[in-house]
Amino acid sequence: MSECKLQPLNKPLSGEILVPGDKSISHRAVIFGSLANGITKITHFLDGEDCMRTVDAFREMGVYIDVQDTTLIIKSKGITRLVEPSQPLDFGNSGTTTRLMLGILAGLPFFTTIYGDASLSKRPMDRVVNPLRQMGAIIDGRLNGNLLPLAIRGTTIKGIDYTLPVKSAQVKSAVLLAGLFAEGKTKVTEPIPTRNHTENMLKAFGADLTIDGNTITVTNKSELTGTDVHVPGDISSAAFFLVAGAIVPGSEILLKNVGLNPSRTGIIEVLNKMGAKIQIEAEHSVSGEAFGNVRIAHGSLKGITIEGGIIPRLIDEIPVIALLATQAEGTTVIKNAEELRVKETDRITAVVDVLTTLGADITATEDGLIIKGKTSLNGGEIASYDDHRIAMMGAIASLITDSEVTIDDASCIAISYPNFFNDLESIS
Ligand code: SPQ
Repeated sequence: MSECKLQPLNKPLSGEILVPGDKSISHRAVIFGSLANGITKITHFLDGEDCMRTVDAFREMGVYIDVQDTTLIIKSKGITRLVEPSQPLDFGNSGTTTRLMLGILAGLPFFTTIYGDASLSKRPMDRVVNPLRQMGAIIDGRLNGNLLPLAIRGTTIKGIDYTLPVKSAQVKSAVLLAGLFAEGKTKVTEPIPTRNHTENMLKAFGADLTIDGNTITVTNKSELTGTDVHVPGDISSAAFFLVAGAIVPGSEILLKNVGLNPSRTGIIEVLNKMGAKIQIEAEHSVSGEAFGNVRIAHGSLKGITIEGGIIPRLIDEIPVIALLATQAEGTTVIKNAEELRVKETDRITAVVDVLTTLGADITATEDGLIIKGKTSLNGGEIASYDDHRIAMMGAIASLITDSEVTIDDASCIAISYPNFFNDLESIS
């Protein structure tokens, strides 16, 4: 437990932050570098706890991975040379590691057991296990394979034509990764697009991939080739400081090196629609991933409705968007975000609890939130729910409260943003 006491700021934020590497892309860079033949160099890697779970999993399977700060060198002889782990793999808190690795382990010729922490052990895995079983995978676990720990008996699998029943990049990625090991073609159709980093990386590592509208097809090709990956800054981490800049009076912050892949930029659109002072500078692109600097300044905000196709493009930012909405005039309504209920915690319940404690006018709905603003916030004792995004939202809220905020345990922030408090201090 690391209790954290935060005092109100009472002055503007100003300065620059180099945003840490994107968590989704860091996981995938390790996965593809380990499956590929040859050397992969990853720069600006996120060395948070979740991504290190993915690194450790491949080390257990015999891949050489050297981590020096945020630079990784992976030396692998490819898929066919991975070896059976001698002990169960601990995926900690990481949903991405678990679901993507399931896709890989299903088609490898050995036996693996996987487990995680209390939060991960409650998250649904049947969304991945079901399509993998359709491909022929042999997976067992609690609740007929819905909950960790899971045991995977790798076997011969075959391609399927699968339409995603949930808006989930993890499910899409698990099926596409299994497709690398499967006989024939594997097709995934997503009715609503989700983040496309897996597709970008499949291309970069030389997989046989086609994209036709919302349908992605991958063909079994065991020879992926190692390549260099430069990871953009994580827009989901930048989001905390974008909101801080927008709500702390007098602030102006420059966030450098932010990933601006359109499948992730819903937060920028929301800030624009709410009337925030936000500008994008120095945009460029590397291996299909867009980067840029984002400048944000304090200004007046208005409530809006957030629903439909934008939801997967900002799903992880919703806790901090709820905080933003408490400082906007009028009502903000968030709909179609039922996926929040199965994240590290039920994020709808957690956000309502934390922001209500701090004096906000916020109500939960089945699939979202209704926030009435503008309200001034008070101090208080809040729970992080062991969820990094809830803890960081609470820390940003404390910048504008009238008295101290105590977070019961902020250690979970190391999952995705180990340097969060140093970065916050640098602009305070
Ligand atoms: O890895 P994990 O724990 O699932 O991480 C979260 C997060 O807030 O960091 C969700 F709790 O991000 C997911 C995201 O919500 C990361 C992700 C990915 O890298 O593919 C996709 C999203 O999840 P999903 O279930 O919508 O596919």
